[in-house]
Amino acid sequence: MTASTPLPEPGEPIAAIATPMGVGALAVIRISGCGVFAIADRVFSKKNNPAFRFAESNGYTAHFGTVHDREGLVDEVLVLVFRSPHSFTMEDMVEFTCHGGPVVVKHLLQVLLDNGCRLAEAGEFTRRAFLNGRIDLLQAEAIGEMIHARTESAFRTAVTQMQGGLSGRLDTLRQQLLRSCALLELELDFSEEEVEFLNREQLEGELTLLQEAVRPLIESYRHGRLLKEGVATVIAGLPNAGKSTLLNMLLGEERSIVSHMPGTTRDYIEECFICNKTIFRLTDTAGLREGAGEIEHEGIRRSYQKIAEADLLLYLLDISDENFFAEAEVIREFLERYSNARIIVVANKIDLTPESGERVERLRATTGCEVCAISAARGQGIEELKQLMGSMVEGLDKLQEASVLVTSLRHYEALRNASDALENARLLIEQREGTELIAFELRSALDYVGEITGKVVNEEILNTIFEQFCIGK
Ligand SMILES: Nc1nc2c(ncn2[C@@H]2O[C@H](COP(=O)(O)OP(=O)(O)OP(=O)(O)O)[C@@H](O)[C@H]2O)c(=O)[nH]1
Ligand SMILES: [Mg+2]
Repeated sequence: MTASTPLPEPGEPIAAIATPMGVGALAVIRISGCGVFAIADRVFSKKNNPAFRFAESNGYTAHFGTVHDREGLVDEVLVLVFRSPHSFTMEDMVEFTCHGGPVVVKHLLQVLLDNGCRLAEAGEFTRRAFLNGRIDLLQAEAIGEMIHARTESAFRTAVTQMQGGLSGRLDTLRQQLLRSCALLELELDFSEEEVEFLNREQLEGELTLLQEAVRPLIESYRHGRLLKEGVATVIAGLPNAGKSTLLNMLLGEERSIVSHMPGTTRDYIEECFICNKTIFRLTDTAGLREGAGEIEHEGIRRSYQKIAEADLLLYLLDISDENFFAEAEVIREFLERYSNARIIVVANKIDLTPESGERVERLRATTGCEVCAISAARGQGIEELKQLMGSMVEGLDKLQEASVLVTSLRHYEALRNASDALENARLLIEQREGTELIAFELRSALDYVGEITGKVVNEEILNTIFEQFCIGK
């Protein structure tokens, strides 16, 4: 199945509420598919024009009137008409704008269901737009990401993707690959004559160029992922260091329980906070110590699990404690063990000791880490800490619309696979292997790239993508 075939038969008529449930001035219900004009005609009467029929009206027109059910008036509505193929799904579509009360909206939806529509599944409108060739898979996913974007930069990246930024790059890649593939496959057809349509040195050069085009896209995922999902930031340290106090201070609310008893936080607590246009997914964890009871022990196991998944670690310690220096050893161990994460050492409770300045310097010199001095309880040093956190993900807020970014794990993995296949092909050429093997690798690189935009359609991938949408999108 390919997505670029001419318009297929329209699907069965589907209906969904396109706006969020709740009270609002207006709400939109849309219907799409075979026979939607006839359905709309059954339920709608146009003001001052009883003879009006949607089937005979032009696309991109608006009509004011009423919707009735068997018992009488349901609501006054404004109706927009979209004629195939000039609609989001490329099918005939009708949009009803009604008053935005939840009861009205549900009632109107029910009238449409009673008159021949089926309730749409999550993402079904967008799925049809994709299957009918209106958008490619990347653009469909970008619509989902745009709706869910929580920061301006995540939103901008999604817009670029929706407008086809990444699709364009991948299409160029595909065209180049297709050409090489076609020539190699032609050689296979003439295999008995041992002709070479594609000079091997030239092919090797082309493959290197393709790899160079894929590499920056793969690398962009490091930033793209953080931009979309946020920076996984874990606050870790000994019990009573003030981790929960810091979480609350950063969030500006009393989210986590604070007490002077060590071992207060058992299960981890996660909250998002946005700073300098970047999302940080903050996790407060159970204090790390030996010999805790059963429940706390489980909490500590979870702490380590979160620490291992972190992009950024805030290692918090009580700088007023006489034994503060013993933690330098733990910090060094962390640096070694969690080398994938950036680490900031946070020296807390500076309000309790006049020696914090010297102590911080000692820690900085021994560990080589960034050390930030704060009082989580009093809010001292918090702005500096936020700035330091921001600088750890430097550049994230500046990426914005200028660059094409890979933000999805699915795209990233497909690109990695494509790149591996290109590398295999290149090695095969070096080893002077037969055309068949090289063609196989190029073909699979082509398939991996095609999977991203949906040129090669995999039903399972489609289901996972569209299930994440809301109903009505
Ligand atoms: N003086 C002072 N006290 C603080 C500061 N930060 C936290 N505390 C106090 O230290 C105690 C422990 O704070 P928590 O935030 O519960 O510590 P925690 O690291 O979450 O502890 P666990 O959940 O047990 O691991 C509380 O009594 C806080 O009020 C600070 O900057 N200065
Ligand atoms: Mg705590």
